[in-house]
Amino acid sequence: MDIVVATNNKGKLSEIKKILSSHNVLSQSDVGADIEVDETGVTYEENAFLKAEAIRAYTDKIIIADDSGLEVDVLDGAPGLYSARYAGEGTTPMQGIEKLLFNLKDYKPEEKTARFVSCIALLMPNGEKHTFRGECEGLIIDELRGENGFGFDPVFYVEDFKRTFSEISDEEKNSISHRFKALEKLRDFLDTI
Ligand code: ITT
Repeated sequence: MDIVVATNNKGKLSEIKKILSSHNVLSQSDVGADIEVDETGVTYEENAFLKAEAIRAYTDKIIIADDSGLEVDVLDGAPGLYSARYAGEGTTPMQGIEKLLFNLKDYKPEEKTARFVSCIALLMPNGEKHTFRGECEGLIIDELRGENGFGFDPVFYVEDFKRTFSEISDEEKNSISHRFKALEKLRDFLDTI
């Protein structure tokens, strides 16, 4: 099936293409949608649909969007929905990591439990809508380790691999990540139609 992904995040797009490799995954710019959507929702689901629906004007194919975030327990779930702009509008992922490490500097390693959450919105050509959610548990460490991935990956340590998301390969991340778990459910759903 042709699936258009509503995202401007190249790291996400590359993961989605690998995980949905049995489908023909197109980017929003492939359908001429060079737009940035204001994420004004108060849930991952709402934001994911805002992104997906904005692409409907450009294509009548299946559209998906991912809204995701990092939830740190001792920060009451922050940065959560605001992960992409944690250090402010227009800041870099590195500035977000610096702010996160500063806010966590007084906590013990084992206290810094966290999870990545991904919500995938699916918009069918007939207007039908579905969402699929995935989560991945980990710990925030106090130094950056590894080069792979994007966003908070260098400080997100996973027990399964005893390494950060930036130290493991794409294939390893795509076997346990929040995005993989959500997209696996999407894949199963698409297989039924
Ligand atoms: P689009 O909205 O264009 O898809 P975005 O980066 O703005 O791109 P979100 O609003 O969903 O996407 O924000 C998700 C943020 O959460 C992302 O920018 C990272 O900071 C963080 N994040 C989500 N998944 C991640 C992952 O797999 N690895 C590292 N950081 C991740």
